[in-house]
Amino acid sequence: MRTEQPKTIYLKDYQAPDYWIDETQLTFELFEDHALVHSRLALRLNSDRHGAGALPALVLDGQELALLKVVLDDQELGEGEYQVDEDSLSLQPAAATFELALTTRIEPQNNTALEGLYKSGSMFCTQCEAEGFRKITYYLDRPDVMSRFTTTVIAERERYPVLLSNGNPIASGEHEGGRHWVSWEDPFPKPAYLFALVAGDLCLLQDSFTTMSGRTIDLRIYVEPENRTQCDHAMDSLKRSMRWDEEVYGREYDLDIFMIVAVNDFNMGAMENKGLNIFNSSCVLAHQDTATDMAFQRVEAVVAHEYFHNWSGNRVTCRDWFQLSLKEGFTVFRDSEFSADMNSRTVKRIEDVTFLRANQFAEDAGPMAHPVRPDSFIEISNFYTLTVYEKGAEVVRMLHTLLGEEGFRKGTDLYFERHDGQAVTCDDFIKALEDANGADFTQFKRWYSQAGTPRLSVTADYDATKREFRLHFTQVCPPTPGQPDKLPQVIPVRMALLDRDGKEMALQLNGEALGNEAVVSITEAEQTLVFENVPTSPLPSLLRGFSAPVKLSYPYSRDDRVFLAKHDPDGFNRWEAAQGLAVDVLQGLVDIHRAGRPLNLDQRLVDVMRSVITDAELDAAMVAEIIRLPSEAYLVELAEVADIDAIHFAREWLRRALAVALRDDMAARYQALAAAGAGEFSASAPAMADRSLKNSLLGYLMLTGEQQVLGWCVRQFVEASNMTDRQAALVALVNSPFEQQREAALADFAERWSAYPLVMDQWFSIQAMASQPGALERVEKLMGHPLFTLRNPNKVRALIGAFVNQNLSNFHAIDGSGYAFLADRIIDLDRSNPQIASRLVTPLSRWRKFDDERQALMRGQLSRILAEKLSPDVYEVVSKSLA
Ligand code: B3K
Ligand code: ZN
Repeated sequence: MRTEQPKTIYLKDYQAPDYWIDETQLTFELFEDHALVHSRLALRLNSDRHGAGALPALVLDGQELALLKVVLDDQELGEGEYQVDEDSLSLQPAAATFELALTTRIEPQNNTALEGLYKSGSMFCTQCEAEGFRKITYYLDRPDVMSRFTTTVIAERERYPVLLSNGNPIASGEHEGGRHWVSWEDPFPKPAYLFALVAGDLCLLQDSFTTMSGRTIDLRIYVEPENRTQCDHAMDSLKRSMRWDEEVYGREYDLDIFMIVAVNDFNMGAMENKGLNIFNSSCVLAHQDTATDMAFQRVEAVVAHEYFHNWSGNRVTCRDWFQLSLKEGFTVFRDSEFSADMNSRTVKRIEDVTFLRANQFAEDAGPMAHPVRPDSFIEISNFYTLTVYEKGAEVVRMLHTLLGEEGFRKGTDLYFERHDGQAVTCDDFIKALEDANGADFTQFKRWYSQAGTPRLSVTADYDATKREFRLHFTQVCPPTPGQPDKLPQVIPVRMALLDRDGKEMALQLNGEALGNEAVVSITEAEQTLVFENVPTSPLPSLLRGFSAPVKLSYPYSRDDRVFLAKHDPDGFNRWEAAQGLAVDVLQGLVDIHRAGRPLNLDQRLVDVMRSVITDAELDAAMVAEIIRLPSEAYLVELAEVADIDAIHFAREWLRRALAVALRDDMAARYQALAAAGAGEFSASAPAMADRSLKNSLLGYLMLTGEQQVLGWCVRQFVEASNMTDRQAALVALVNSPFEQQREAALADFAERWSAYPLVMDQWFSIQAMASQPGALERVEKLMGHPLFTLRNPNKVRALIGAFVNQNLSNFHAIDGSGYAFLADRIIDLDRSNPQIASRLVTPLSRWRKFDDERQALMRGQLSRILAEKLSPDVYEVVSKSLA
């Protein structure tokens, strides 16, 4: 924590480093109350920046370090021969190449920020991205400095039998006093953010993988002994990821060994350190008894994501942190395509789009809005955002759409070949795609530089005599902080025209036949497309598969949406039409409720839902998606000024009304699915789809308040053969008015699973999200539960994060209690873990969305936070939120 005002860093100020570090030799001596870090660096002047003449000073990054020794070319330096301040060590080299040896002392056991070298339980581990390595030793801690690392770890053998670092193990041995050592060598030059070290008492799941060129890779997942039986799914996901990257991108793994280590205390999901991925245990462990299907899918996706980074991130890395989306957007695109190939493509796309629209669109409309490639930041940790990750992935997806599968692959082949071993920029990525295809993405690149979600408004007219159908497109990109005016972007619109039977018509544009489905690029602020030879007035199916991250509007009537929901040959747009209908219905109900009039149910929505619930042919996961109403968060995002009480009331009213109207169809399908799933547990995609639909139906049916349904629910809770079904029943009970059964189930669950931290995280979350009044008191009480601790990020997310992000009606209570509670937690957490504290500011930063009274309350709490002595992390988000 610092006293001076934090500084803003700008992309336009980027300069290559003055020196390179060719070799990095590290020795760690680990003790219970401190660690000694000895580094030996082979440095070389960057002669591209400096010719003959005076040598620039060497300025190494370092924070919270005790510097014990400085040796320059075998000469120990005295105190006057170097300068140390809060962030750096500077000294004057005497030659263009030289060796620097340093010893620093750190205290991993007191590192509560979980950045740098720290302890999770009894285990030592690291997290260096983005700027954590500087908390281990003084270094050029920037991604464009790539070095070959050799690492020796020394620790007590008894407590830390397993000693790991990046690359391949090359030597090991014993020291006096029960200590032992292992040396690791990583032949691939890498930036310091990919460094990793682990020391602990771990057990191992081991397997192997034969690469496409016939090399055998040793695969290892290290976990604490009690978790040994929960690693099979992660290992299986890893092998499938390795095969997929060979098949789809031609990328083969490079080292002889690939390791994953699961730790309990981790600020995010996982980290792609070279050859030694470190994971939050929530993204590794998965067993049917303890993990839900959703957790299984998350493990699969995160294992894949981190593995794919080996090429998109490690072999080719970022020049500077403004280029973060170069590796993150691309890798999210890669992992989402992998998941689509492993499961249902349409359902995966629906999930991603739902998430993007409810969350990234809100970020893009708020005070932290920034381009996919930001221009500036105070604290880079704040820019691991939905925009950099998810919108960044959408941008890569659009490039894929524009180039087609083959063209995109030619582009990525060239990218990997041209830049292997380099630290590069988003422009380099685009250039490779352009060069491989003879394409010009000059205008497209505005997606990287302009923030905000473009609005694409479409209208149409049909000329029966000319047989012409005209689509008029208007795109507007709203102003965002620092960017008042925007230029038109390239918006690829995948589309078809449907006749009255729902059949796709042949598309003809400017005399060219385009087949039944086409991708048209909208590039102007206003643009009209004239489709020729259109025999009857069509209904357009636009933005299929959500081909661009924009807010599309088209004047569909509710009847049009019903028609599309039933007949669009494109699965994604069938869902989209049903969603659009539900949004329209809900927005109507919100208005009626606000006007104080009684709500009424639009039978067209009942009709659409009934048709899918009773359709045994349709993928059950699709049915589950179609009957899921838009979230409160999404309805807030869509509103100009969100009336959260009315939104909550209308949505709950509609859910109950649908449950009553569809009671018999829902019950029949629920029973059928329960009977079909009663046998042996299966983690296959169809079995997961069935459970997803069954449990969504149970949630609806419980809203009828029938004793009979309560009986089904309690029975499912008691007899479930897996955590997905058990947890779904618990959620339904917790959100029901059946107080006795609810409390009994919660108590039973806690007793049974108290030894399983990840299961208990779910128990905390379910209660934090329960929407009955009084949730805050329950959350406050749960903070005193013996298994809760603010020191564990998963616990903070499970209880506090779930309450403030997912329980909107309680968090936004008009007495301001939710806001004050959150502000207290942020102030408190900022002292121990700034990254986690900073993430929690998001719901308060969205104050502009709400009524005047809530705005004042939220701003009041932000100001209260700002008056504290803050980390740069929290300072940046809070000050920008108030600006
Ligand atoms: N690259 C890491 C994220 C690091 C975040 C540091 N604050 C995980 C990932 O995206 O794969
Ligand atoms: Zn990533």
